[in-house]
Amino acid sequence: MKKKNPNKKTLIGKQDFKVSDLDHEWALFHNDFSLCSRKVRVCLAELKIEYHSSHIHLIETKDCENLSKSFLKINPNATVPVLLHNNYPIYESHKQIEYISNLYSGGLSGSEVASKWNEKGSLVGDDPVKGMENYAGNCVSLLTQPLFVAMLSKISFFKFIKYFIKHPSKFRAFNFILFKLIGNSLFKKNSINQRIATKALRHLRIHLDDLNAHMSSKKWIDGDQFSIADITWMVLFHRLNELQILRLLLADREKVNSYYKRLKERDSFKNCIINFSDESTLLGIEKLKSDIKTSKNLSLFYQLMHEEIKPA
Ligand SMILES: N[C@@H](CCC(=O)N[C@@H](CS)C(=O)NCC(=O)O)C(=O)O
Repeated sequence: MKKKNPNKKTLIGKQDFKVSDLDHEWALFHNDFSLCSRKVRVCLAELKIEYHSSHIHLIETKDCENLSKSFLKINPNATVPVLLHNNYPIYESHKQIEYISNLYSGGLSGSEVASKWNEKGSLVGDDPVKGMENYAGNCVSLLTQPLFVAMLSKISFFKFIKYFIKHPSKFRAFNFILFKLIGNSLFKKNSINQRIATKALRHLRIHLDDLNAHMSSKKWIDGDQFSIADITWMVLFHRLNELQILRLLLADREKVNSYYKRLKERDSFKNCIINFSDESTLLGIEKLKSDIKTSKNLSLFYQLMHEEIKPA
């Protein structure tokens, strides 16, 4: 409100302008299904920080509340999560959890190791294809496409018109319209989407091998102390589980597998992810499971992914 925000593409980290006049120290604009939102919710819960919560529906969960005038004032890029500290926005989830953990340094480790693995697990940049080799979050985001198709199948076409007209990223909006119009045929053998997913999976396997080696004798990524990096990887594992490929991915990675079991035991995992899921997310996952069995294109796609995960 006060200073005009500069270039929306450069909105990363804490800004020097206010976007609201809420009467709360912390406020979070988030969505139950969004991987990045889950991360920030878990971080706030781990540190027992109270916050004003604003759930924003996205087109895949029900409606595009992120395109409302009031939300575009909070984030002109129309994405969640946005964290406000005394009404100053902090953009990008890996920066948000870094910011929180720096303020509450006693609670979560913010060491260089934690910071490196936090970044490695993040979703960075506008086009996830560009950062697959550096960021596991980008790989996971590309693998999420069949789940988007399942969730979007229930959304009315009319909502997509508004979505395309109002969305600041036409690239993003166009992709979602393709998910709606073309559905699982997008994943035909040798289609661009199938080839990109295979590439994402190849990079993800390397990231997981690195993590498996790193975890050889550690409880958490930074040793004995739980850190922001663990939060980032917790949400990635959960998304891979929703995508029905986690078990296979962890089968040969014993250290990561037992690490994942420890992550699932945390209250923050149960309260901010499992018990926080909206019906639309749960229905989407059930639809994906059934599509894997009934759609010829998707079952072949999953077969190819399984072959990629477990090379002969
Ligand atoms: N790199 C950003 C990603 C933000 C993002 O892409 N959020 C998605 C949900 S995970 C979103 O808001 N999508 C809404 C839309 O594009 O319409 C972060 O880490 O916060």
